[in-house]
Amino acid sequence: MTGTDARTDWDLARVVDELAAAEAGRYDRTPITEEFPGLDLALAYEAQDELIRRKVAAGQTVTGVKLGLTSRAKQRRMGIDAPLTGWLTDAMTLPAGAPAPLGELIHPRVEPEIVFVLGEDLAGPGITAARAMKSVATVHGGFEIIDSRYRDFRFALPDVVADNASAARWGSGPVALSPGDVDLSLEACLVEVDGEVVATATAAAVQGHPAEALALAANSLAARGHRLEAGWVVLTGGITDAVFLHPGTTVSVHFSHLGTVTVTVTVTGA
Ligand code: 0L1
Ligand code: MG
Repeated sequence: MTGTDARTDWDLARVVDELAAAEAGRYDRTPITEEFPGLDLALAYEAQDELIRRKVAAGQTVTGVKLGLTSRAKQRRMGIDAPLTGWLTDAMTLPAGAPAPLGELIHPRVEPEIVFVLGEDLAGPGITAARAMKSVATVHGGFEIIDSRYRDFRFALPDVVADNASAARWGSGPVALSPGDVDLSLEACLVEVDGEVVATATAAAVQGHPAEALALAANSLAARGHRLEAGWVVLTGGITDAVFLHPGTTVSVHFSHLGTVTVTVTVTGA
């Protein structure tokens, strides 16, 4: 299915209109860059910011930031070798134990993530991984449900940036550790789909250490006039490739020190 917008001219407002319509209407579309080569990275981030301004105007609250394509596994799968950032709002939080709302999504996939909760503001430029970790209050094992508004998750970098980095839902497990209490580069995770192990990795897959991803977020947001705020959540990017969520699927992510977090999809939710 495609959008119903009959406009032939492309601009920032149309990019946002079409992506917002696809998300609300639960349909996927072709990459916008195929019709609008003028969608470059700078314009794509403007579109992403405008998409979130509209969500905030509609009553949502910004709760943090996500990074995407921070691991080689994800970059290889998507054919894009550059990390990106997106925004998280309160409407994207999946409470512990809640089933994934398949009926609200297009073609969701789930991936394991190291999640940071910030105890203080963090503003680039010039943030190093060591400096970034000083701003972290707690570390969690979690997951992200991504749901590209593009058909078959096929897009160029500006497309996925404008689409808020495929953000859809996220959740975290019951364990909260202080940053000094866990060696994140050695933190292992094992992904099980319906009891079968489908992927394993350590969090070093994320830029060598998830703190590098946090620093990257602070520095790239600074270039656009934004800072990370105390109390915000930062998803540092999928550690392994993402797995599709179908009706009845149960995905469990087991971390070596950060506990287990499970995502289920009820058959009736489809
Ligand atoms: O896989 C994708 O849709 C690319 C953007 C998000 C990736 C991620 O969250 O790691
Ligand atoms: Mg992710």
